[in-house]
Amino acid sequence: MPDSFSVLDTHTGGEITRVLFAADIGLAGQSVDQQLDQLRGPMDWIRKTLTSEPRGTEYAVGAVVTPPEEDLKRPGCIVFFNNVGYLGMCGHGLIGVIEALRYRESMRPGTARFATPAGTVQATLEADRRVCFTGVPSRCYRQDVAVTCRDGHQVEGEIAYGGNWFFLTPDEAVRSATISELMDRSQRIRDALDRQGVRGENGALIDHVELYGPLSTADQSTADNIPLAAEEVGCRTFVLCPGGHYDRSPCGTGTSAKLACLAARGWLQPGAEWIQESVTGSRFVASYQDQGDAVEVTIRGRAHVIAETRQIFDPEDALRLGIGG
Ligand code: PYC
Repeated sequence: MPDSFSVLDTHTGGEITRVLFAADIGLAGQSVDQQLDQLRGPMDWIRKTLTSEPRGTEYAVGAVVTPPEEDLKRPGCIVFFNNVGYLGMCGHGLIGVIEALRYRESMRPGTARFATPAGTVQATLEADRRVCFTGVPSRCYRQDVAVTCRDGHQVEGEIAYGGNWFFLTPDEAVRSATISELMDRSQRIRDALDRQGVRGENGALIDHVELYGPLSTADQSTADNIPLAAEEVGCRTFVLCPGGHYDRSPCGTGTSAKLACLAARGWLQPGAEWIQESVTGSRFVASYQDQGDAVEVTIRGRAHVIAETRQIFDPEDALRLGIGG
């Protein structure tokens, strides 16, 4: 175990990404699969300590990053984690990583590729510091899936993959309900999916639930009764993440899953812009290209660096691996 390593904290639309560098934890030169094996195995303490108290918080996503090299031509790699395990991909996290690389002067405006456990993704740092990325191929797996919650309430939705597995269902409550009500509603659905054995392709666990309703601008108007941004097409979402927290950002992989569903129904044309808004009001702008049996989704958003810390592991600190670690 190293005595210390440095971490850059960023947020994307309110959702934290804790960025650390593979070279600082002895993983330089390893492929994404090799790094994932190490991190899942003997190095899992890094995930635990950065996502639990007193050092971290369970609602942060972490990213172990190998920067791209040779003027961005050689792909980098990223392993994302949260308080319960490792993510295939993470959209808000990728935007946070690019901002961290810009801050460290490891990336200038341009396009780079990164290997992730879910496949290779591409991200462009734009001149105005916005980040535009194309995730892994996304697809709508099943439509009109009904599940019954413990209280007898039946919910219908779609199962889709956007780098992680999602159950997406319409719910007007995203406009006005409190966070604890939304947590409750989405957790009841997650529980119903588990109890009824509803899964993604090849038995994949559906560990994200996405509730969606109209954008916050949909029925607003100015004092003159002129609709605000009437041309905006999109939805407001609440995403329950695997570890039981909600995504403060609009959720990149959830946005990809949503566009795959819209494309499958023919409700959004290739290239048309879609706004995905989180319950914090932060937004991503997305569009897709058709790839036959999947869609390629491109998402634009922005992150900010909020802290640069040196994490110290004092051998005399009984809680250096986190409470319960
Ligand atoms: O942005 O893809 C995402 C994400 C997944 C979990 C939290 N954020």
